[in-house]
Amino acid sequence: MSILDIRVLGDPILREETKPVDAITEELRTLARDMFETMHVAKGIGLAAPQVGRSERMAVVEVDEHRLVIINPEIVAGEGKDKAEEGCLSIPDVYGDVERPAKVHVRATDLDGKTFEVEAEGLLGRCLQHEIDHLHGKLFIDYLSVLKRRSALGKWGKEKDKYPGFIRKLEVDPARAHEHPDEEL
Ligand code: K1U
Ligand code: ZN
Repeated sequence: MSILDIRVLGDPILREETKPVDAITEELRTLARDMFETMHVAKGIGLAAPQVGRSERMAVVEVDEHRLVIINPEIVAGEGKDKAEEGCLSIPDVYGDVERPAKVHVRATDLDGKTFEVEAEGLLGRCLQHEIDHLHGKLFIDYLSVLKRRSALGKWGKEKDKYPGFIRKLEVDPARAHEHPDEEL
């Protein structure tokens, strides 16, 4: 397994539409495993393929006991409204309140090629929406008001030089390195 580099705001791939997955291959399964491992190291609850420089329409989500790989996901229905703070592994240290449907019904394909449906609210519902947005080149900052977006981008302006080439290299905690034996420290 590998820990992948995360692309940060400014990398054009984060603004591109992904390509639908038409075959579940061993390479796609490896990518999903690597994305989970990368998400864990980054202390996230979700990760979408463009965030690791890939254009497949796939994301991983892990909230409480829900661990999902969503391939070609679609939001088939949404209801209500809910506002809560979001962050993004591709815009580190920038946060903002985002209003979204409170409950969503998502249809997706899993790594066995089976279609499944999930109805979710709370953090899981929010995370699914955040990841599906990534698959369409949309970021949480796009939902902010002009003033709040300006402030978020101002904060990012001070952070972005930490990520040359728009690449965020993750550091593995030496105390947990045994969990990532393939990684060089
Ligand atoms: O896609 C990503 O950038 C991952 C992102 C997903 C997300 C965060 C907050 C709300 C919706 C979706 C993160 O995981 S950022 C880490 C984070 O903000 C968080 C971590 C644990 C619990 C709650 C939030
Ligand atoms: Zn994100």
